[in-house]
Amino acid sequence: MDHCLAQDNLESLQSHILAEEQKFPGATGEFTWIISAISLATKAIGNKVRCARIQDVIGEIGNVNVQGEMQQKLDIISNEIIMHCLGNRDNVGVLASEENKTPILLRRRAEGGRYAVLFDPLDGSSNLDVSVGVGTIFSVLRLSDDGSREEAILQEGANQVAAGYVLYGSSTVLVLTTGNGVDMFVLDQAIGSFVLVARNLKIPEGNKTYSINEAYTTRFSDGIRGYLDWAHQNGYSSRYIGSMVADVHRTLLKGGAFLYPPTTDKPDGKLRLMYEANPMGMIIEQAGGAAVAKGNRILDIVPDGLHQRTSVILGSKDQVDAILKHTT
Ligand code: AHM
Ligand code: MG
Repeated sequence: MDHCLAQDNLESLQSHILAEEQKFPGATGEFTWIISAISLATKAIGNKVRCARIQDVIGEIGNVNVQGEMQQKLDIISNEIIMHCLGNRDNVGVLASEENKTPILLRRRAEGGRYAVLFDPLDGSSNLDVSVGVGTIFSVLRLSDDGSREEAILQEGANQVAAGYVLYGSSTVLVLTTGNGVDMFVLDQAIGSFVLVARNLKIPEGNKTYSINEAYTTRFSDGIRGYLDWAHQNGYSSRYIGSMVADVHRTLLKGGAFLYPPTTDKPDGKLRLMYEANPMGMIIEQAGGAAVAKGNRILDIVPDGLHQRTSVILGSKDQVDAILKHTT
């Protein structure tokens, strides 16, 4: 079977990361191993997502996770796949997941555990039964000398050495930043590789689109309500999938703003700082946009817990500024 792309110079995710890593003197190549484990895990998860209805792994498992949310069968399966693929890499010291109450300490820094990988294995999984796009989000932190302690991962998002997501949509898309711009890869199913399709993505300005669960309007602050009234009078359009990876991916490619603000019943917002807002914040900033919570940069928040929640406003700078004019 022919591969999807009619390109002469196909570049795979692995070779791209190796080439990027070699730009840094003294690089050991070990970071490439982490990305290759994520690549393998997300190919396996994507396969499960596509076969979910056939293999009867759709639906709730009957357990409530540490967030108080019903776990889906595929949440558990995806978590196990990532744990397995990343746990085998010698340089991963800590793994932390939305689905596990505490981080898993695999090996100390002295034993080679130089990195922590934090992830949401299957974000938006409550949408699986209606075949909406879902995704895996990941954040990579460097561990300090005492990286065997749980607190070692409680670092600001600005410390992330890499962040990304994989969207299991009409195609499987991997978006990655290692702090040097944002690159996008698409899984070519026929050859089984993520192939580079866009380098150094920049979020477009001037797109008058907001993405928010507008049904919560009565629970938003006056500032957010004021912004929405202003947007209604100024020719804005609305897009909301209810699956963060899909909503952020659209915002990254097309512009506009994505918001999950505080509500009266969730004053700290719903989304998780360390494995949802921070990685998405890094990607959006690296693409020239902005990511803020309560008027401050998300990547500067000092976390006090792995599962800490935060409000989120992210998008192109002009669109985020338009919101901040009403909310700060
Ligand atoms: P999850 O991690 O339990 O899947 O929840 C996170 C999801 C995000 O993907 C999405 O942005 C948000 O919840 C939607 O929430 P709501 O239904 O309140 O609009
Ligand atoms: Mg999630």
